[in-house]
Amino acid sequence: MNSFSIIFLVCLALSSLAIKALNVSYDGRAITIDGKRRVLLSGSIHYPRSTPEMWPSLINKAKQGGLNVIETYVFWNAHEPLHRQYDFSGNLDLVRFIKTIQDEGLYAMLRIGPYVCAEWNYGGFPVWLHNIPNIELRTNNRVYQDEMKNFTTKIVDLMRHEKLFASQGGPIILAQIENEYGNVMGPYGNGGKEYIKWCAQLAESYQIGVPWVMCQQNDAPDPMINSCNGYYCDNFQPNNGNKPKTWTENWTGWFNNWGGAIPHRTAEDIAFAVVRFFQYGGTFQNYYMYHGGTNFGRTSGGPYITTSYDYDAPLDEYGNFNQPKWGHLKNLHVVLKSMEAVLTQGSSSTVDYGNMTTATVYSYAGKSACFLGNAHPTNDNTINFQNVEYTIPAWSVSILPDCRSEAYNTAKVNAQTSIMVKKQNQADNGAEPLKWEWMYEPFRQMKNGKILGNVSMTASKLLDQKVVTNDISDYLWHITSVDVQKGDPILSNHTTLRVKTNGHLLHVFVNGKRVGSQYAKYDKYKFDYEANVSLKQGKNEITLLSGTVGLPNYGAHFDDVQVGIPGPVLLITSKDNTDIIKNISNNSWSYKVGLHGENVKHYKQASGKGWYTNGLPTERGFVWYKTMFESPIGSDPVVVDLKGLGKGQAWVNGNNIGRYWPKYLASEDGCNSTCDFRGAYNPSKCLTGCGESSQRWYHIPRSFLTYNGPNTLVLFEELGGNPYDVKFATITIEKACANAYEGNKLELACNENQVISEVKFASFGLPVGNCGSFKKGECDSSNALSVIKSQCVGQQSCSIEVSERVLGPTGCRVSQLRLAVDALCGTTVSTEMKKH
Ligand SMILES: *[C@@H]1O[C@H](CO)[C@@H](O)[C@H](O)[C@H]1NC(C)=O
Ligand SMILES: *[C@@H]1O[C@H](CO)[C@@H](O)[C@H](O)[C@H]1NC(C)=O
Ligand SMILES: *[C@@H]1O[C@H](CO)[C@@H](O)[C@H](O)[C@H]1NC(C)=O
Ligand SMILES: *[C@@H]1O[C@H](CO)[C@@H](O)[C@H](O)[C@H]1NC(C)=O
Ligand SMILES: *[C@@H]1O[C@H](CO)[C@@H](O)[C@H](O)[C@H]1NC(C)=O
Ligand SMILES: *[C@@H]1O[C@H](CO)[C@@H](O)[C@H](O)[C@H]1NC(C)=O
Ligand SMILES: *[C@@H]1O[C@H](CO)[C@@H](O)[C@H](O)[C@H]1NC(C)=O
Ligand SMILES: *[C@@H]1O[C@H](CO)[C@@H](O)[C@H](O)[C@H]1NC(C)=O
Ligand SMILES: *[C@@H]1O[C@H](CO)[C@@H](O)[C@H](O)[C@H]1NC(C)=O
Ligand SMILES: CC(=O)N[C@H]1CO[C@H](CO)[C@@H](O)[C@@H]1O
Repeated sequence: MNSFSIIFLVCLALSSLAIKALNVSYDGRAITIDGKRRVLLSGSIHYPRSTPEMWPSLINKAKQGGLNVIETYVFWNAHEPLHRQYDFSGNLDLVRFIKTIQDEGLYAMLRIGPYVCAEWNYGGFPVWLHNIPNIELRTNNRVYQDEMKNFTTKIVDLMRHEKLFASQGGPIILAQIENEYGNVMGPYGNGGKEYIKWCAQLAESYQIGVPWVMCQQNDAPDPMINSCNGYYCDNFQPNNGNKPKTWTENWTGWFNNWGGAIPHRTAEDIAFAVVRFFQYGGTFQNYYMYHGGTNFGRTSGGPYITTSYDYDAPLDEYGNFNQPKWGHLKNLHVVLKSMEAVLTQGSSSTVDYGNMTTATVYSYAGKSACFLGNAHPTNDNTINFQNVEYTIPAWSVSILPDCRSEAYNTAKVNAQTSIMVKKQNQADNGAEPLKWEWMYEPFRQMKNGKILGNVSMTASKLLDQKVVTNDISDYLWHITSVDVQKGDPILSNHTTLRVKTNGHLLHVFVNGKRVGSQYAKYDKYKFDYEANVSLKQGKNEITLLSGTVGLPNYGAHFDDVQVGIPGPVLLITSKDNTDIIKNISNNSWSYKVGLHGENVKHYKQASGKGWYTNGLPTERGFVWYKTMFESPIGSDPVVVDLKGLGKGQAWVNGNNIGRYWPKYLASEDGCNSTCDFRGAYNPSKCLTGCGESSQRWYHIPRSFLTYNGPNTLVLFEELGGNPYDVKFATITIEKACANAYEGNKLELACNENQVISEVKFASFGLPVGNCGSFKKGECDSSNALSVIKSQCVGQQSCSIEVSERVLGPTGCRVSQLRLAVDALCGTTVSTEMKKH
């Protein structure tokens, strides 16, 4: 380290000590910071969906990607799992997360809610809240408002105590109260209107010194900023000319459901949406999500949201660059930031050229910046703009920061595409197969007329599942006994048990024997279960096990939707062609919360009694499995392949890595190998993975693993599967392909611990085809391949100017010359050495 860098570091340390309060405000054009209007590019990263060990890298990658704000919700049910018992530890350490943002020199937006939606279990509400007498959520209800206030105050106080608001020198420049309430407000009537006023007053009363936002709330009272969420927000206008046009959620992709294929949104279409927003006066926009991450444990909402919350975001579930999306947006951010003054101060005028093509000119202090937009879904359009012909591809916007030359077009991707692969764990290769131990989850619940284990509640009716469980488990046992006298017609062999359930899974047992199971299909959670049962004379034990797969998180009164078995539960037999119905809904039901294995914490036992090694059962439900494994070497993200399994939950060293359900396959239909970015996006437009498991790979964060000794994987298998296929893998880049137009730079990078090992293809001219299958086109420079090889092979990354000067003459005279490269990424020698 030289003396210059020491001085630099000292200055850095001093500057972060000398905390400077910022004046954050807004006007009709933009958020202002110390009086200066800003272009703010924000991205959502939800702290509980990754780990503190991942945060610095995620936030740094967001910064490299050109963001200046990180946005997060605050998750009430995670922080207050039991009334007045708080948890801010591990990945719930909100203060540490905000400080990590500050350490990177970025701003933060804190969306407190406390209702968050977010595909998060129960929208972030704790279930105990629902269970308080006389409460009504999200409306003018004293009991609810007192609880909401108690929690929001707790969060505001925590932030204030740590001096995290910008007015105190911290990074938080914006806060949010409530969330998307405008979408559902109607059914709440006047109570809803009163409530939103109360929310605004509550927020104002905190005097945090930074503006508050209410998204999707057209009647947001002043000074709350109302903002837009959606795929496109260019037509949005705030409810008052003194508020800036703010986009709190630009959905970068979409979430996945059990039983669904995987949604994608193209880089071209997101860029199009962002640029149109700025073309039409927007100045703050947030990518929802920038990093989606993982729904660990039982945090996914829904019902039926998968454990992966990848969202096709610019950073993938594991924190890798999702290329070309990350790079294409990064290139956009550079251009937008260069135009900050003119976009936030300038006057603008838009001319309509017909065919959905418009030109917008921003002018300020003698300078101009222009947008040429074409919203036609199929036609490229050529316009004569200020005496120059410009061709604007369909569904794209060109940015001309000087109103002459195109610096960016949303449809022309100059960023690389990375093909990620899952490499089987080295330690598994050629090593012995995993050794499994197992245990049954008992389903016999009665012995000699007495119920085994702890009964939580007894009632002569069927109860809403979450009221009984407080949602501490997915599972609730319902146990009753039916006394049958000799001669009762239900002793016939044609007796049917019918159970009406709101879902999501039901397992039925009679006299300790499994009768059958059924689960709801995605999108149709209510079902009637029917099975033929044979009862015996005397006492019969009827046991219903109901399982939920994430509580609802969206809609008016979603919190009141009953889950589990509302009944009726009927025994039906027919005699002389008439149905005889025994209605056992009002029987005395004993309720037991959770599985035995959950209650005694099988997942915490590295060793322990009761595990069998012989006779491993497969394709059978209600089995706990356990194995030991070595951590994969290196720093690449780790996943476990659960393809052979049915449905259940998985734990690594006691950490719940989420629900798994690989046996639930997505429908065969709806995928298309080509994805046209043009035309309005919807989540069913660019699907992959039809006919495959909705989720096969499950993320194990590195910090869950230990390197000195074996790790434990425990599975609870509910429906039946085969653990012999379980494999561990790491995720890395195998191929990188890049494509850049003349006048741009082609940038190619492998992971931090890799180098570009080979260049398989390079052509500068008019190459055709897609990443991985590029071919030479009509014209081509003969030097391209050797230039790329000499500059890139052996390097972690390289950057090449795309021009005839660097790459040699192409012999063709067209405006759309491009360079296409296919390369391979490989492990460097040094990391290879570390393995031996
Ligand atoms: C903060 O900035 C706003 C907008 O520029 C300005 O109106 C206000 O006077 C400033 N407040 C302080 C205390 O400087
Ligand atoms: C929240 O409620 C508890 C009582 O349950 C009370 O002690 C505490 O002061 C309240 N917190 C706030 C910030 O109102
Ligand atoms: C719209 O496009 C069509 C075909 O590209 C062209 O013939 C027509 O002149 C265009 N209309 C305008 C108003 O530019
Ligand atoms: C039953 O409850 C007791 C007391 O709460 C607890 O110690 C015990 O572990 C529970 N047993 C089971 C099997 O859940
Ligand atoms: C029910 O079926 C069993 C054999 O499956 C038979 O032994 C029994 O008699 C039948 N009971 C009645 C009531 O039909
Ligand atoms: C019950 O048994 C009858 C014949 O005895 C059969 O027709 C019916 O499909 C069975 N119902 C179910 C749900 O299995
Ligand atoms: C069974 O009893 C429940 C509870 O009283 C009732 O809601 C339901 O309508 C009854 N069903 C039938 C078919 O009798
Ligand atoms: C079940 O109990 C409720 C009262 O809790 C009663 O209104 C209803 O009639 C009962 N149903 C049956 C089938 O007994
Ligand atoms: C697949 O996408 C292409 C391009 O968008 C479209 O032309 C084609 O009809 C689609 N095929 C199916 C089966 O949906
Ligand atoms: C809340 C919101 O803006 N939703 C919109 C999201 O985008 C889809 C597809 O464009 C629209 O249908 C929704 O209205």
